[in-house]
Amino acid sequence: MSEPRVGVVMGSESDWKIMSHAASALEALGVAHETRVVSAHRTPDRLFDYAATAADRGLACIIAGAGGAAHLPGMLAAKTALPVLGVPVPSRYLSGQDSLYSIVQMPKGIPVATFAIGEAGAANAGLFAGALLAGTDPAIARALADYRQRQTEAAEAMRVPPEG
Ligand code: RP5
Repeated sequence: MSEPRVGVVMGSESDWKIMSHAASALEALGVAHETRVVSAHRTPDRLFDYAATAADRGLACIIAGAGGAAHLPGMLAAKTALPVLGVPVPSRYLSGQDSLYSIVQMPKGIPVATFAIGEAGAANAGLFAGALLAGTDPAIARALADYRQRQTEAAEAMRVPPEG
């Protein structure tokens, strides 16, 4: 596969069950990507290195998922000018509302594009990353159009009550 254009990072391997939906969306669009565990509080040096080298390594944006006091997306955004797409991962005790507030409430000046809590947010972050790249990559633009067309056709074929 070609060099990764999107980084998918998360604070723990326990986030993968959610963040895999971002990777699946990127795969559906044919977007080369990489997946890494990068923890803001457990591996801060790795976080700094990842963010500081991301642009030079050819990444166009970073999708970052974390749960709880979810400072990973904001800290990445502090260290790179690349767009950072934040995914709030559902947490054990507050169902991801803590993650959402931690990510969405960035102080003025360092933005993080924040998506919905959980699987839908992760998938949409992947689709959004594809849309960012589609402007300069016709193959990704075609894949995104096809994806949306298939979704439209599936919705048009829906019947209630569901058959069979
Ligand atoms: C955060 O703490 C991670 O993003 C994860 O959502 C949460 C729990 O991590 P583990 O205890 O499962 O490693 O840093």
